[in-house]
Amino acid sequence: MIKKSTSQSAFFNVRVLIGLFTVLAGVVLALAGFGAFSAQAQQKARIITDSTNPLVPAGFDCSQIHALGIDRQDNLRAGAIRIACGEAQGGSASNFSELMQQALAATPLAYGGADINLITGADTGSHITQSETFSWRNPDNPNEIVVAYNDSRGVFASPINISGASVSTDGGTTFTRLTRATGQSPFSNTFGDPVALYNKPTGTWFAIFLDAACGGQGIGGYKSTNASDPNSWTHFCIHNGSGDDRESGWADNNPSSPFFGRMYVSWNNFSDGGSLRVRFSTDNGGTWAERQLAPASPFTRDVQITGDLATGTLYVAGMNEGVNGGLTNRFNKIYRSTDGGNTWTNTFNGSQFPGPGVTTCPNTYFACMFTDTGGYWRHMGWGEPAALNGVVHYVYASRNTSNGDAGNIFYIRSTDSGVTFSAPLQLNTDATTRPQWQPNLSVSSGGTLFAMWYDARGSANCQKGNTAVPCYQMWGRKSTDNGATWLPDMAFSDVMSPLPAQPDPGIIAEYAGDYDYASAVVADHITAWDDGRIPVSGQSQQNTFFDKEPAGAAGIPCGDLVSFQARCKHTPNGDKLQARVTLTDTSHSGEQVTITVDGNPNSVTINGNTATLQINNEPLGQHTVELTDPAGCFAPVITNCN
Ligand SMILES: [Ca+2]
Ligand SMILES: [Ca+2]
Ligand SMILES: [Ca+2]
Repeated sequence: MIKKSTSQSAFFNVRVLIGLFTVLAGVVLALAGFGAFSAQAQQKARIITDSTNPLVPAGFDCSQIHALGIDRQDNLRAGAIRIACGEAQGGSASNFSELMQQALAATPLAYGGADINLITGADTGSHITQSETFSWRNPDNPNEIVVAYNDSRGVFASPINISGASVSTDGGTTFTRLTRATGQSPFSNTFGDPVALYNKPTGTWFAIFLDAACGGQGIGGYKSTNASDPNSWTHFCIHNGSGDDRESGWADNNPSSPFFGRMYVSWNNFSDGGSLRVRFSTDNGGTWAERQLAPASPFTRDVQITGDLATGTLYVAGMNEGVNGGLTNRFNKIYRSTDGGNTWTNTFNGSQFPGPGVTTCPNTYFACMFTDTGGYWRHMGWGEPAALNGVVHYVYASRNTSNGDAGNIFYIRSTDSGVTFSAPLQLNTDATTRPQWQPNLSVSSGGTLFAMWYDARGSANCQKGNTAVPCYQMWGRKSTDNGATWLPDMAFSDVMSPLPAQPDPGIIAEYAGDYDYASAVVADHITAWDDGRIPVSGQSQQNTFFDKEPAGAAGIPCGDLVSFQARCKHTPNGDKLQARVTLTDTSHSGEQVTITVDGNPNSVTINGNTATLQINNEPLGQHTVELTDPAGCFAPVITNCN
């Protein structure tokens, strides 16, 4: 085991040597596994002898990129190897002749509250790329939230460190980016692909990344019982691997579950060509058992893993990306385990759908959402599953091949534990052909669902890095009945963001984060995203931002309500429809009720002891106004606008 260093002294040199040894050992093993010297190597031979990037092992043979599956991996190390071999370009700064830095217009809050910037501390120079998030909350202390993400701050540090996390101790009002005295995160010698889990039986946080000290490119990370202290995190391994990629994770924190306390990690193992695998621990992370869900061929991408908040049944969302990826058709796949990860069944294979995107990326295996710099914002349509009481939910993205719309967000729902799914419901209801992409989803134990995605309906075009061109905003959509019906889609982030640049030369140019993982273990849906509103050196660039959406009114009894009123108020500027719920006290402040007008539900947040809805310019005539969540407390109110 490698001990944790508390200073910048000569111990670093030892760690570099150990790291180099494990990386080389991993590559040699991987080469042996592939019969690397067979005739299949078509690429021109080039051995990396002059690596300046710690992600790229000296002695690496560039002709092996395809054989090792590096062109299908989405992690930052695979990208750096392709940069070093001349197959990809790193990021660079963009220059604009006119830096018309305009104030971005705020739009009314709809879902969520104030957006929180997770990147505290210095964010200057070129190693400033933060994106790809995983949000999780301590169920025993809801004030404690950890969001893990990729952070290029230490891409050229020794040891390398491109993993980060920000911690809140006040329920998500403020966050601090974990930073040790070294200027780096606690997650030394790791390569990103973030997962953050809380193990309830031991009160321990697990921050999980691709880890050099676990076999070269295996899965490991750091754990802590005091997440906000950057010096408290200690190293562990989950899987010693040489070609692990894109892991996901889930922890069963329901004391009523037969599998309470188990932790799960899914990933693709490219040391055998990309098989889909899961490891699980029944002893709070001490040891890990392994199962294969799908073989390397046909390739099934590990999208995300989740578990049923009530029953503990596990679901892995996978994707068949077509033989050559790019803009070809995709197939969603669901794998299920009803025995705590011991055995797995492929329960669902969806119909084909067109992958999102406008072009292939510079690495043509991947699709990109924008044409900037030869293809930007790699995205294959991956989303996130969620499950509660045998109902399984999944969101993903697909393009419309008939009208040129590069992406829309779709939702499918299973009421038989992942065997059959509903026809896709398009969650974004805009009439534009602008892109929506990279959605995430969470379900609360009370049965509310919240989906969130990147949405460019508010812009006519985007320009990578240009602060004067607002591009996208985070939008969301909520269900208060476990996915049976949905409230309107509305904005979630507070302002439109420019399309951020990716200026770090150590990270491939097309990278903008591959996923965001949301969760809802207690009263809120918590989620984070890649946001470009904060410029550095006059250029929009990637920061991770956070916001939360209250889980809803589940559990507000009629006895806590005093009255429900509705009226139409005539003004010279048009009629306003107003409705008000009054509660006995302020104990439900911050939760939400649903007020339905002529069949259209509106989610309204309780402020103090009242929840107030106002709809401007309500059409003349009779309207039916009803409190539908909680339901059955009051008769509907009929009001006339005239
Ligand atoms: Ca940044
Ligand atoms: Ca669209
Ligand atoms: Ca917001």
